[in-house]
This record gives sequence, structure tokens and C-alpha cells, in this order.
Amino acid sequence: MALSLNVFHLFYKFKVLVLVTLCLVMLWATFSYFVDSRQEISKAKSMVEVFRKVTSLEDSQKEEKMESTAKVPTVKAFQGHCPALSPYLRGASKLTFKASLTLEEVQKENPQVAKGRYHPTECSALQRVAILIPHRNREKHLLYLLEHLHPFLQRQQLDYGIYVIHQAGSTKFNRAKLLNVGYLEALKEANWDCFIFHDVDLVPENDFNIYMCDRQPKHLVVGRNSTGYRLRYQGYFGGVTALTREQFSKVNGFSNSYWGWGGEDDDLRIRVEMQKMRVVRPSADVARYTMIFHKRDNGNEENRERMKLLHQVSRTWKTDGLNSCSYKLLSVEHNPLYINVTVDFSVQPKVS
Ligand code: UD2
Ligand code: MN
Repeated sequence: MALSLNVFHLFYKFKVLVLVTLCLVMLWATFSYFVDSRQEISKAKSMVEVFRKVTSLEDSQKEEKMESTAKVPTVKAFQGHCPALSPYLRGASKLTFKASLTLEEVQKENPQVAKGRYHPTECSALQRVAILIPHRNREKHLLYLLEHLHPFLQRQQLDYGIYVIHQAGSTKFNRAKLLNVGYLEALKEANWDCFIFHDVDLVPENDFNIYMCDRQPKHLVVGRNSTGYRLRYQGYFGGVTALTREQFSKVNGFSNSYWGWGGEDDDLRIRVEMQKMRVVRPSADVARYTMIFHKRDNGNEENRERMKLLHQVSRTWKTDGLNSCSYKLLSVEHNPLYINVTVDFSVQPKVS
């Protein structure tokens, strides 16, 4: 009896052991199945990702090909506006001016600029901006400005064009009248929203100084290297200014009567104030420029008439400006990096 009980016990233990082992095997099988399938899912996911990357790359290559073969660049449908603040801005930068720099090098650095113009392809720019540069005998300064300004404006995601308005001959230089010509000629080509009136020797140091127009006329130069980066005087409006097409037309542009150095910038400020507009400026840490060193140019001697002219603005502004700006246009050339407008003022009577 005792023996049969023992055998029964042993048999029972064996059965339990088999059962437990079976359970363990099943548990292990289920577990390993899940681990495997999770790995498969992540493998599949990464495969899809790679596929997506490749196809989108192919798509963009196709688009690029189409753009380069098409005569007119393809406009992407339903393109959104660029953000208020471009993600490409870098802030303050240390400027260098290499003595051996050539126009070809600057061209190579800016492959997306064509006939002096550029627009971002990733979004539609907030403003169309024409940069107007009065010029004579300052080729090296122009080269340095182009070198720095093109990448600067591209980082700001602007739709822009650079116009150099060149005064031919040796008549007294007239910065203001050249800028009026720039405005009138640029508007014959495109419907610009905003105009930046820009000295050739001033290079912006910080790309947070945005080259777009505001609700009020904007003065972009608070300080420059040669004046300790301080505003020269209250009401100073020289160097680089930004006015919308409407703001500039409302004041009848610049006066055409300032021959030689000085006064024309103050005249524009008076016009702006007479129209109940107010000059605004970016903050001093951003509105900083390096002025490339120069001496007073031949043909741009101090204008001794300027104080007299400045006292007459309220009487003269309506008839002296955009509406009376006559000039002899010699040429408009579309160079790769800028549009060169050449004018002759020598046939004009010198008004003073
Ligand atoms: C100041 C103003 C400038 C203007 C000028 C008085 C600043 C930073 N600038 O400049 O805006 O009001 O006084 O007229 O305060 N230019 C030539 N070739 C010449 C002469 C002049 O290209 O032979 C152009 C060039 O774009 C130059 C600009 O005219 O930057 C102003 O002339 P400037 O640089 O001789 O005068 P500046 O530095 O006193
Ligand atoms: Mn200067």
C-alpha cells in the first residue's frame, strides 16, 4: 500500500513538472514572437523613411532640373509667405575687405543672383525691395558692398534688386537726383514695394538690421565705425534710408537741386516731417555700419548753397522732386550682380 502511494506521488510530481515546463516554453515562444515583430516594425519604419527621403530628393532634383531648363522659373503653387524673422540670420559679424577681391569671385559666391536680382525659392518674400546706390568713381567700394550685401539680403529672405545709378561726366555730383532717377527707372522694371537709398561705402555689420520698409520712413544707420557708432546729430537722416513707394512719392522724392556734398539728406527729413511722418530707427546695437575709409571726391565739393536751400523746402518741395526730375538716360545694363543705370546731368541747367 505504501509503495503504491509513493509511485502515485512520483507520477503526480512528474505531471506537474511537465505542465510547468510546457507553460514556460509557451511563455518564451510568445515573448520572442513579440520582440521579433517589434524589431520588424521599426525596421519597416526606417525603410519607409529612407524611401521617403529618396523620393523627395528625386522630386526636388526633378524640380531643379525643370527650373533650369524652363525659360521662366517655375512658380511653386500655394507657396506660403516667408516668416517675419528669417531663420538664416546670424547677428553681428566681423567684416573683412580683401584687397585682391574681384567681381568674378563675388559672382561665384552668389550663383542664385541673376541680372542683379534674387528671390527666395522656399517661401514668398514679404516685400519686393529695390536697393539704390548712387555712384561715381568708387568701383572698389561698390565691389565690397556687393560682396557683403548679396548674402546679407539673401539671409533676410528678400525679393530684391540692386540698382547702381552712375553719374557720367564730370559735372558736380548730385546724390539726391541720382536716387530720384533710380526710383523712376526701377519702377519701370518691377512694382517695388520698398526702396533702400544706400551710400556705396557703408557696409551693414548685423543682419538683424532688416532691409524692409516700415509704416514710417526708416533710417538704418544709427552708428558707424568712424563716429564711434553714435548718432551724428538729432534728425540725422543720411547714409542708408528705407521708404515705401508711397512714402517716397508722398514727399515728391528728393530735391534735385543739391549739387556737391551735403544737405540733401536733411532736405528729405524735412519733407518727411512736413507730411506728418516720423523717422524710425532700429536699435543702436543692430543699426551699425562700417564706412570704408575715403576722402572727399573730386566733383563733390561742399555745397555752400545748402543752408539757403534747406530754408526753402516748404516752398519748393512740391515742384522740385520726382515730378521735375529730368535727365538724359545713357544706358540701363543688366549685369550679373547689379543693374547699372547711367545718366548724364551735364545737359541739365544747374538750379540753385
Ligand atoms: C554723408 C552721408 C551721405 C550724404 C553725404 C552728403 C553718412 C553715412 N552719409 O556721406 O548719405 O548725405 O554725407 O552728401 O552720413 N558718391 C560717389 N562718388 C562721388 C561722390 C559721392 O559714388 O564722387 C556717392 C557714394 O555712394 C557715397 C555717397 O555718394 O557713399 C555720399 O558721398 P560721400 O561718401 O563722399 O559723403 P559722406 O561720407 O560724408
Ligand atoms: Mn561716405
